[in-house]
Amino acid sequence: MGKRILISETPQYVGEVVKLSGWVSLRRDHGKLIFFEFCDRSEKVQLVILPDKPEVISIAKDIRSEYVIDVIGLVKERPRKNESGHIVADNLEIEVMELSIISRPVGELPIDVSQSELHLNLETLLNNRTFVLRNKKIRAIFSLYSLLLETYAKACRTRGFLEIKTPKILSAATEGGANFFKIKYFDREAYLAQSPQFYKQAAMSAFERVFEIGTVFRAEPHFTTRHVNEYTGLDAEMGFINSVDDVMMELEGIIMEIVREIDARGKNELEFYGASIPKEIAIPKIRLSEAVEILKKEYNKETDGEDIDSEGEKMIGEYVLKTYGSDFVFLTHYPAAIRPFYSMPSKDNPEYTETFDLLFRGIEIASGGQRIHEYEMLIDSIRRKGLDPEQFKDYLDIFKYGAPPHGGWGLGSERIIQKLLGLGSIKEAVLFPRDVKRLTP
Ligand code: AMO
Repeated sequence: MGKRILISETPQYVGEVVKLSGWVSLRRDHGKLIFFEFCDRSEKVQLVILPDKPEVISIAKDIRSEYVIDVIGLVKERPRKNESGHIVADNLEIEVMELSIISRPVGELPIDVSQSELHLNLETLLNNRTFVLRNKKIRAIFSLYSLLLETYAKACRTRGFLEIKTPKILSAATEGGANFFKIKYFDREAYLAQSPQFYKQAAMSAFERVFEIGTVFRAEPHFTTRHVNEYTGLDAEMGFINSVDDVMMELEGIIMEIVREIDARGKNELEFYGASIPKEIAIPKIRLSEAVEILKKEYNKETDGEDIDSEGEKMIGEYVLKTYGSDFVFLTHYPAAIRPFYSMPSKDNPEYTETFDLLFRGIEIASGGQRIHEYEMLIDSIRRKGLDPEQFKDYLDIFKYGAPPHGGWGLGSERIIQKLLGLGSIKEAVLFPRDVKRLTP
């Protein structure tokens, strides 16, 4: 028998004999008939084994859920059609002519993954990740995730960004703070990259526009619904900007392109979660100091005056939705005290910076801003943070030898999917998540 086809292709083969490969998700015996619900990466379809095929029956009688099998069979329209009269694989069945077992499970699945809703708590879901991923609703998360990565890369490329990969084993921590992992590197200490920040800026000074889809490590010691210790960052850096507005405009364009693509190609996946696509309207920009005022006035929420916490972000998310109808908002002009040393201070008030956070449905999905590109100013800024410029020699070389005004962003890929589908935890949007307690599977 010839080439394997996918179940989704069977409607083109009604009345013909085809070869399929996949998993049995359910077995049903009806008198002398045996039915299998059968699926591959594309779809599911019903297999029927008729009593006049004793050699097929003798193989089929052993088969249970999750057996991997090859099937040669006749594609037939099922007696019942749906109202539209439209032929889809769901309306077809495969009358089995030959059957072979490719892989025989040694035990029964502890969780029936063929159900449409699994109702598992997060721990059980993640402990059994290796096979729970076979569930169709869970697979939908990662189909959308793949579409997100594809569209981000495509949108960056069409805007003239070059794709780069930067090292993840570093001699020093890039983002400061305490949330870095120290590792043993031969006879020295090294750090796992908290971001590609310095390297994307170096690459920018040669290529003007670069982007990276890369692993980011953060030693966050907390259990929250929006942090993991290893995530995938969608970073970018762009040269020759007039101001931070250019950076926000480019990021907004890319975000909207992702939204459109998911709307066009991800409807089935969204449907599993009853999720709606964000409206495509201009993203409002609010100064952080204004956001602090809004929280006080509208929500009676006090902040420390400098930054807003996750509850505040949620409230601002609600506020922009009701005021502007937007699922997104840029918060701008963060105080220099809470931004990294590389942030460009505002001209009118150097206590503030030309930086932003992008919130989506009340959670931060990106941080970015204009960077300091002047050598002396950068040395000054490093010193003001109590750091030693000597430690940043390689980084400073970028600016010693001439770098244009530039800026960029770091966008958290998993948080986008989490908020898009309304998942309770970011961990559901990570294939094999890592948190304080979890290193397996
Ligand atoms: P920042 O530290 O804000 O900025 O990170 C950028 C974005 O990454 C995501 N993120 C996380 N996602 C999951 N788990 C975590 N522990 C986690 N930490 C951060 C968020 C966040 O908005 N170098 C700057 C970016 C830049 O200015 O270009 C940076 O790393 O979505």
